[in-house]
Amino acid sequence: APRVFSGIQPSGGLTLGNYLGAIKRFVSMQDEAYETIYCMVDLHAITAKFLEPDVLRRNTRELAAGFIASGISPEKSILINQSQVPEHAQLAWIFNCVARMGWMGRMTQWKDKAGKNAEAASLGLFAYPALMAADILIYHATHVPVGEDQKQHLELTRDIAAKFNHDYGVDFFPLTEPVIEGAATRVMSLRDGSKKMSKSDPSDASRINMTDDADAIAKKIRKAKTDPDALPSDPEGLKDRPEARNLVNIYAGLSEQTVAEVLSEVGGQQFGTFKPRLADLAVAKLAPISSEMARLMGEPDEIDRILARGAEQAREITAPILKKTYDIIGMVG
Ligand code: AQP
Repeated sequence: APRVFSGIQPSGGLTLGNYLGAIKRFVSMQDEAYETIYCMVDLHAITAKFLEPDVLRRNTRELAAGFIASGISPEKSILINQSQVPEHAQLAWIFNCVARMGWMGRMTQWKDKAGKNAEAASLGLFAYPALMAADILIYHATHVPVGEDQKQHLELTRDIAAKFNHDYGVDFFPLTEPVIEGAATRVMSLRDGSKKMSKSDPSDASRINMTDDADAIAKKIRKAKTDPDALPSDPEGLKDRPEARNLVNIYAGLSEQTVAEVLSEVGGQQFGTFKPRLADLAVAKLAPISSEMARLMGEPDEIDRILARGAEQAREITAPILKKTYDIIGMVG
């Protein structure tokens, strides 16, 4: 079966953006004809800002709970924490020597996150996409479900695979395909329709956290920024209305409809009518996930057992691929 790999950083709590842009697709691919590997990328989570050790531990377990509560089954998928499978970091070193400084410097995520003060950014933040390429290619994964924002990193993954294959005259690493599908591949901040909804945004009102209760969800949606007009009856009418488009996209993602289908139902409504409707839908879809997350968070040993077993299963795949990579390069051992 074609192999799927994807990951999420335990850099904060899970957001609705992660859920609609990534996890929902992870779950559906698990139930299709794929072998699926899903990862908490804790090595990536320390590239941006310092995280207290207890915070990283809690975030990692919360993320695992979020994966499982959203429907990822440890029986059907391999669920791992990145640092527990050392071949990810080992292959990343090799890729640090394949990727070019110029390629990395062109990454928009690097430019956004390092900002004007690149001198103060960590070397790990710069090398982030090489580690991501290693995450994927250490499994020879061919399909990677991600949100729109990760497209450029996946192109870089292909460039790294192609250069490695070319330099060593082999056909070893596959060229990976991004899987970017659905109405909500880019969920925007509730406070600013031009910014991505992000777990590290300083404003909690900008995002819906997967652990928010019904009241918090309803309140954030009620307060979400909008414009004064009624909703249009076709998608064209959402052009130049980023906040309105975002709320409709979220509705479509949660209800598994197209934007056109949603607008055929709600076109003409004012936000005073549409927002409560969206809040009800969000609560109905997210409340069961957040209560299951809370239950799992009460059983950290159970989570750790699942991750330890996942790491064992993963290493059956990664150890031989790393060994073969070292052989190709000419490392003695
Ligand atoms: N707003 C979003 N809309 C759609 N998809 C999203 N993803 C993240 N935000 C959105 C998708 O979630 C997956 C995991 O992302 P990540 O946590 O590894 O990194 P990120 O994209 O940097 O996420 P955040 O929330 O913005 O984290 P911070 O604030 O720590 O950087 C990816 O598939 C991503 O596309």
